[in-house]
Amino acid sequence: MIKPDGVARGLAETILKRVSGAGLAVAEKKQLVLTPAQAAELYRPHLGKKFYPGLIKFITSGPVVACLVSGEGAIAALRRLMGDTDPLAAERGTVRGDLKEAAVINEDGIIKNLVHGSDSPEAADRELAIFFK
Ligand code: DAT
Ligand code: MG
Repeated sequence: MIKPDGVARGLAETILKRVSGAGLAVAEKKQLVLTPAQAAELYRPHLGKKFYPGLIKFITSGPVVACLVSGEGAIAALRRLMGDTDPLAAERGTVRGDLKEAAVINEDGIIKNLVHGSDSPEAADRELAIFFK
């Protein structure tokens, strides 16, 4: 998923080109603004953490582009392509490393890192159901 910072900066197509360039297929694609309920489901594993309220606020702050990405080892390949959660620690050649803004933390202390990617097949099933029913 391209997060609101990525969409607002016009980076969705640039990022998706990297995804297909890595040999992965973007099978479905949908731009939408997440409802609070959709955001809560996406970030359910982070419920109770200190940054959770800010994270929900950020992820609902503007349009995102949700994608169904498929391919051999797609989850690991996509996570590699995304780079470290902290853009300042993300390697060159990764989306988060190459496309980060000067200020990577927003006014609520949330890390702006352009993209979200499911971290397991179970998470992918749960998250894809939010967008593509
Ligand atoms: P990832 O998006 O790399 O899977 P995550 O699932 O641990 O990372 O966290 C979800 C998002 O929350 C992350 O992309 C940015 C934000 N975030 C994570 N840890 C944070 C922290 N300690 N402070 C502020 N924002 C954080
Ligand atoms: Mg995560």
